[in-house]
Amino acid sequence: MNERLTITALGPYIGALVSNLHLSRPLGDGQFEQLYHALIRHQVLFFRDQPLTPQQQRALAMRFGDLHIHPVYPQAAGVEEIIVLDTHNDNPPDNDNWHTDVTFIATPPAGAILAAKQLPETGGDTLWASGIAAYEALSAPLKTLLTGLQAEHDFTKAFPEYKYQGSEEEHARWKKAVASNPPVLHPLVRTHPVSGRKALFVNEGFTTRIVDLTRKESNALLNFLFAHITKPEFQVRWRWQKDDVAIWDNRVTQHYANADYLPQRRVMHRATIVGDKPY
Ligand SMILES: O=C(O)CCC(=O)C(=O)O
Ligand SMILES: [Fe+2]
Repeated sequence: MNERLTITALGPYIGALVSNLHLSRPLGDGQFEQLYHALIRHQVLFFRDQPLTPQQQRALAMRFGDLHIHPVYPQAAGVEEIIVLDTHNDNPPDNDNWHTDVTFIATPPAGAILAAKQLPETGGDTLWASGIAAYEALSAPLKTLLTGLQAEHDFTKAFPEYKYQGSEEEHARWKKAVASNPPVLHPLVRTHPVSGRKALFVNEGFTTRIVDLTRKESNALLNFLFAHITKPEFQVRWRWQKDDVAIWDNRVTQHYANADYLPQRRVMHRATIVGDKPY
């Protein structure tokens, strides 16, 4: 009854292509278990030819947990759990930086599901990097130094005020988001709650400083770690086709969306799965 999924690794550390599955239909328990296991192991999964309505994407994401509603990103009509990333000349892309989604809250998302709706002819690739591979590649003394340290993550680093002044309404929404999202602390090295594997957990998008270090020490160490995570060995790069879907484990990865396609338009839909407190 429960057909086996076909899972093809795209590299030794991160990424796998999954076929033999229709994501628009409710998944059986056996299928979901295989999918979840593959996600933990490969950290980001890719699927071709999966047209999903916002409702179907929401239903799929809800198999993984409760969904997060983003404080500032626009939503699909009637489905507030689906973020619409519609980028073009008048709304240029701004995810061309290495980041883990929504680490500015105490319980950052466990995962996310991204669906390609409209694509440029070429360009607009997305890259993911494994925080597990990045952590494991560090020397033993540096691992020891990082373990036990905490870093601050700040909403306003990736969502600065000047970008949200287009209208009174937009500015008011931003101010409300800032007021309800004060900076939070997370461990620099987190343990995956399911696999027990350790991962580097700082990202250039939101991480502002390492607690207990001097400003200069913090900047130097963060700059090293932000550069370290960008080693191609830790990454997988996806060249999207329309109706591709990616599901990633946001607890142990970061990603970067190439902004190389203007003046063409690119439209993506994202569902974000609530996570727990990193430790
Ligand atoms: O548009 C993309 O490829 C990814 C954008 C992004 O950072 C996200 O959906 O979290
Ligand atoms: Fe993102």
